[in-house]
Amino acid sequence: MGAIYITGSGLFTPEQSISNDELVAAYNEFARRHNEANAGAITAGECEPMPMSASDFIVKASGIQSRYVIDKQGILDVERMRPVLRRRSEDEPSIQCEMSVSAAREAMANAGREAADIDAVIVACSNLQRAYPAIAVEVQQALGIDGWAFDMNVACSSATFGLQMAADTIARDSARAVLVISPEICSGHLNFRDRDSHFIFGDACTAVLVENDNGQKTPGAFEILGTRLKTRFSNNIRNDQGFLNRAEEPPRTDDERLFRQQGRKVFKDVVPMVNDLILGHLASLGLRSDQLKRLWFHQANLSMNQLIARRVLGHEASPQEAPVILDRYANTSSAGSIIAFHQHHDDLDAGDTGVICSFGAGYSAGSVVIRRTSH
Ligand code: CO8
Repeated sequence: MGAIYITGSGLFTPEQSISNDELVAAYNEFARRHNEANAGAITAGECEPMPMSASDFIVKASGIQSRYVIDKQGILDVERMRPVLRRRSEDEPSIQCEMSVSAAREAMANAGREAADIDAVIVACSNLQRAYPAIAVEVQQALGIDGWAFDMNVACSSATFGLQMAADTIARDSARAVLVISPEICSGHLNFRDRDSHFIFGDACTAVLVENDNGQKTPGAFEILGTRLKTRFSNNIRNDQGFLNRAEEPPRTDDERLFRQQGRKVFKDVVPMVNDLILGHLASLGLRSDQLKRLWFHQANLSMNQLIARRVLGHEASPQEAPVILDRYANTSSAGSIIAFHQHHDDLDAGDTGVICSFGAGYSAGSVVIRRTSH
């Protein structure tokens, strides 16, 4: 079996962005109206007032300053508080296909590859807009790739799980090159009326091209030294949106079909899980953590990333060692660690080693250890 390479990456970023202050103003106005409309019941102790949100809390608790979204107006409209998407006809590309094609074209251009060089497309993300036909097959057609494609979902770890699927596929000679694409429209599944989570997510799409040893000739390619995945069931991050919703009695409310989590518990459970995963993975590859030049981590929470990085490296990580993109992008689910990789790899030298690591719902975590081949 020859070596396997990441030869290119791409990123689609929506044009619109929402600051914490804008988001908090919309939420607080909603809460104020709700409390005013229910003043009698609140005074009688029959219902709790909705608490107010605060930009200071958001920055301190998460490190997030703003997020990109596909539709700002609908989210900030206090009467609506969810994006407005024009319903497209079946003859038009879906919005996830459009984002995917944009990110994929950049990844292909960076690698110097054309559709004819690629055999497969994996769309790996948390938030798929439909059950079938697979978004990946639509993307495959839009890019003109002759081969096969499928969708997969492992929540925030979808991209690293997709990278392992791509590497395994190439190792077995089932494809020469595979695109792994993560079109995340998290704003569609986020409850902007929930104070505890309204600030967490943003939208973006990433693409990574994985190739067989042809990739060695690509300037700046990264060899995949190994991949390792881990899952453990937990109810602490859930989304119950699904095709059985319409059959369930009693029916779930809208709020019950959106993202919810026990953030503190997630933090406590996931940090040790990710430490063990990375350190075990490095040991199995005969690597020490002081050989890691870069940690491209899932971008959910700044202090969580700093804590994991400190435990892995044995010292406080500098911004160069563990780049942060969540300040501008917020949590873009599976796209986060790949955005960090895409924006922060150019300066690495041949022989430099790093780890792309995701973690999230499931629980799920994925580690992909890579080494720069040339500059
Ligand atoms: N403004 C002001 N105060 C607030 C706010 C707010 N917006 N929210 C909460 N507070 C208050 C709380 O009520 C609490 O008050 P008190 O102390 O009086 O009880 C206090 O602030 C502290 O609250 P928390 O304990 O909840 O705050 P934390 O410090 O734990 O921070 C975080 C909350 C930021 C959520 C943090 O726990 C965190 O980031 N945890 C990690 C979570 C994580 O990594 N999750 C991964 C999720 S991603 C994934 O896998 C799902 C993918 C699916 C994508 C779906 C797209 C929608």
